Formats: sequence, structure tokens, C-alpha cells
Amino acid sequence: MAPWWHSAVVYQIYPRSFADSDGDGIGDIPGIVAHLDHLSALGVDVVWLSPVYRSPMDDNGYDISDYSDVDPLFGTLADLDALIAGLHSRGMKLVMDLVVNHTSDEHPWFVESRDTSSPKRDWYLWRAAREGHEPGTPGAAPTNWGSFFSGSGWQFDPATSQYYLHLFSPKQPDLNWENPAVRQAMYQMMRDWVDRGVDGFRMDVINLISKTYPLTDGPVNGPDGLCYDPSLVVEGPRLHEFLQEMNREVGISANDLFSVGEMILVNADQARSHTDAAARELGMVFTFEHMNVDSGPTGLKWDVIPLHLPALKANLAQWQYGLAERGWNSLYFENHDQPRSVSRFGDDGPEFRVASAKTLATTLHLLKGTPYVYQGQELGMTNAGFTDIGQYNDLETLRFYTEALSDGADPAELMAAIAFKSRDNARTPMQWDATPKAGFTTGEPWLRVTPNHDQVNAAAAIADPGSVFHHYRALIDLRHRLEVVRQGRFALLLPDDEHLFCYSRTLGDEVLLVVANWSSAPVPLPASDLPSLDGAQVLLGTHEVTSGDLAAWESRIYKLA
Ligand code: ISL
Repeated sequence: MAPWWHSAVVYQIYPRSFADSDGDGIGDIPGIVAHLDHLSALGVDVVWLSPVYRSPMDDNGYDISDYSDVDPLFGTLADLDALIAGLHSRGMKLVMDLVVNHTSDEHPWFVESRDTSSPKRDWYLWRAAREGHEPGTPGAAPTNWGSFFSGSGWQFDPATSQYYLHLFSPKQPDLNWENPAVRQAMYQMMRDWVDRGVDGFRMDVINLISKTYPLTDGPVNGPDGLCYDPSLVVEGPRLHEFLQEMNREVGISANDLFSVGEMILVNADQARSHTDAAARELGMVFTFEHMNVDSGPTGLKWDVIPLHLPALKANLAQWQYGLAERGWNSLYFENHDQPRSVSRFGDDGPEFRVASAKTLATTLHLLKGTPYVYQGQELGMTNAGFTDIGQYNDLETLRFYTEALSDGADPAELMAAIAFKSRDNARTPMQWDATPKAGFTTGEPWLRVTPNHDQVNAAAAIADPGSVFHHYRALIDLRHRLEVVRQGRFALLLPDDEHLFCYSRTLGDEVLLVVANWSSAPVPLPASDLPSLDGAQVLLGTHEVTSGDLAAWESRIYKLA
């Protein structure tokens, strides 16, 4: 029998930006509890909560200093218990974010590990300077690795004349998963959360936990003479072993817990090997491949090129085919690290924002896998529209801006790339209503509220049967009702068409046909290249069906006769 999460739709909450209950301008857990009916109305089954643990908030909680407590900014353990109870009583589950590749540099483990004689020294990746180099001088870092957040991946510690590895910010030192004590500490922590009522985990950059030793230089591809090629650090030789051990020790498969691993650079074959039920590792993984289709030849996210629809279709199809028999897909266009999909892939102008947000949703939600809705995506929320670097908060954005400027980049070009791709696009406050702070806070929001909240907000969307929200509701309902949506075989149609995204889903003699116009102009449906629509019934559409042509950003789900 298929596991329960094959029928589930997940809603991601970025707590800092969801709802503020106490007027400090930062979202919190009581704020979430106050909005659970919004999630029930949408019909989602699972909430993935981005980190709420104690943290210095260098990376908004992805730098954890205490895995067993809630940060006071977000509330208390009692608030979390209330959230778990509130979700469970509405038939929803809670998935916690699990950030175990690194801790905060303020975690007591790391603080202890700064002492060379401490047993915790080996819990992190401390290394001497490159041979023949004076420690702490330029070029003396142990390897030439750049961090995911720009600049060297090594931080020099003058007290011990050694460096520690941080694949993300210097305040996020990487743990040494080779050390069994590290692994056992993590498994214990996970069991404690399960005992508290948590239903599973979203595992941050989990394919970085096993490193390939010895750590060696890679090919230089950064303007600063560093190597930014992640292939050096992903999918290390013990990854399967560690994931199997975690699964066993925490009882993930045994207790039917939800698990999704975020995996940088993972391909469909690797994903299948991790999500095949027989492997007893993970329920599903998050790929980045389809998020890179609008990156240029460097592969870097800031190197933006226009979307070429056939490339996106080919990639999504490759994953649909690759995980058709074994393994399972996660389906997403947005999360807290990605820009808003309606601004990125759709048309966020006044004329087509609603239709394009709906059509992106149709396209994603009829694929096979577990769909994820990121807060505000169900409203068709847009990018932030910031024009000044001072409006940004995200450390990835700010570090990139500083580094790129010092490498001689053109400021105007940088600002354009940042406006399109910065993670802050997803992090502006949730737009609940048309009041000045969008109903997010009574105080000063930590990040500017997007001005279009007077139009784009939950209250307006719920009141309007033609809204993006009600389209999401209908898509989620369709998945819950129809086995063919959950388990049907996928086939891509018209792979080379630059405007149409069409595919079928088949289960027994039941066939669904999805046709979606990903463009801001009408497009005729090429009847001769599609299955016959004679007697077909439209299960859900974005427009009144008037002809065989698709209007700009129109999509339809047909049940074929
Ligand atoms: O944001 C990114 C893509 O633009 C990545 O560089 C991102 O950092 C990477 O996807 C890993 O993300 C996860 O780990 C990071 C954290 O900052 C992200 O928010 C998290 O989703 C470090 O913990």
C-alpha cells in the first residue's frame, strides 16, 4: 500500500514572515496557531515549519545554537505543543526543519570545539593551513573551496592557528559526521522531537553530511580564484550509510514518518537510489535541477537567463520518468530560498498575475509526487520589488553583492539579478489583508511589506471564488479525490513547444490530459498532436472554455472519454 504522504500536499511556513502575534515585527508560533483555519480551508495535509530552534539568526534560524528549544523570538516549547495540537486536531501533521550539516558557531558544541584539547574538537572540520603557507595569510586556507554564500569556505581561528570548514556562512560551521558521537547526538534529538508529536523532518542540505576525504582543491570557477563547484562536496561515499542509519535509529520508515531531504546537485538516478522504499533512507528529495533552468552557463543562480520552456519541461519529465516505478518526487516551484514563481515563470503584471499563478499551479499539481505550497504562493504573491540594496536582509544576497562589487561587477547588473533572484523575494510578510501592514503585524515588519498587498491578500482571495486561492483549493481537492492524480503514469506531450506545457496521466483506462499555456498570448491547441478531446470533460480550468484555443495563461485539466 502507498504510504500516507503519497496523497499529501505540504504547506511550508517560514515563521519569521507568516504572522506576528506580539507586535515585534517578526512572525512567531502563536501567529501561526491563529491562522490554522487558513490552512484547513486550503485543504493541505502537512505543515513544514522552517527552523524555530534557538539561533543567533545569522541565517534566520538555519544556524542553530540549541536543537531542543524554541527561540524566544518565535515563542516557547508550550507554543510549539499548541501548534502540534492545533494541527493534529484539524487532521494535519507537522514536519520540522532539520539542520544537521552544520550548527551555529554559538552552539555549545562548537564553542567547546574551539579548544584543541576538547573531545568536541573532532565534532567539526578543523584543519591546518595549506602546506608552506603562513596560517591566516591570503591563500593559506586548507582548500580553495568557496562557500555557498560567496567567499572562502574556511574561517581562520587565530587562537589555534587552524581553520574550520563552513560551506555556508562563517557562523555555520560544518559538523564532522564521521564521528559517531555527532550522529548519535542528532538521532537522539530527532527521537525527542518525534516523542513530542512531530510527524517528520525536512532535512536541510542533507547530501552534504558525508564529505569525501581527504579534502582537496577543486577547479577554480569563481572570479575570486575559488572553486564554487558543489560536485566536490555532495553525495559523499558514506551518504547512503548515514541516511540508512538515521532512518533506522529514528524509526523513520518503521513509524511511517515524513522525510524529505534537500539535496544540492542531485540527479534523478541518485534521487531514486535515496527514495526507493527498499533503501529505507528518505521519502523524497528536493532537487534543484528545475530551479537552475533559468541560470546561464556558469550555473550560478545570479547568472540569469530567460526561461526556455522546453528545458523546464524536459527536466521535470526526466524526474517524472526517472522516479515512476521506484522512488517518489517532491513537486515545488517556490520555497524560502527561491523567488516568487509568478514573477519568475509567470506574468506578474495586473492583467495576467491571477491566470499565470493558477496555470503554474495546475502544471505543478497534476504531476506525480508530493506538491509543496509555499506561504503566499496560494495567493499569487509576487517578488518584493526592492530597488535599493538597503532594503534587503538576506545574508546570501548581501554577501554576494559585497563580493561581486569588490570583484568589479557592474552595480546596476547586480541589482537587476538580485531583484529577480534574491531569497528575500519569498520572505516579505505574508499578505493577510489590505491594512497598512497587511495584517502581518501591528508593529514595524522586519522586511518591507509588498505594496500590492492592497490587492493581493488572503481576505480578498477567500472572498473571490475566481482567486488563485480557490484554484489551489480545487487542485488539492482533486488530488485527494482522484487516484489517477496521485498514482497515474505520466507522459509528456509536445516537448518542443515553447508555449504549451501538456502532459497526460493514465491509470488503468482513466486518462487525464493537462494543457497549459505558459505565455501571455493566446495559443491554438494542436489537435493533431494531442489525444482526442471528443467527449472529454473539463475537471478544472482557469477560464470559461470558449474555443479550442487557449487564452493567455489558460490551463485545463481534461478527463478523456
Ligand atoms: O539559497 C540557495 C539557492 O539560491 C542556496 O544557496 C541555499 O543556501 C541552498 O539551497 C541550501 O539551502 C538550505 O541551507 C542553507 C539555508 O540558508 C537555506 O535557507 C536552506 O534552505 C544553509 O542552512
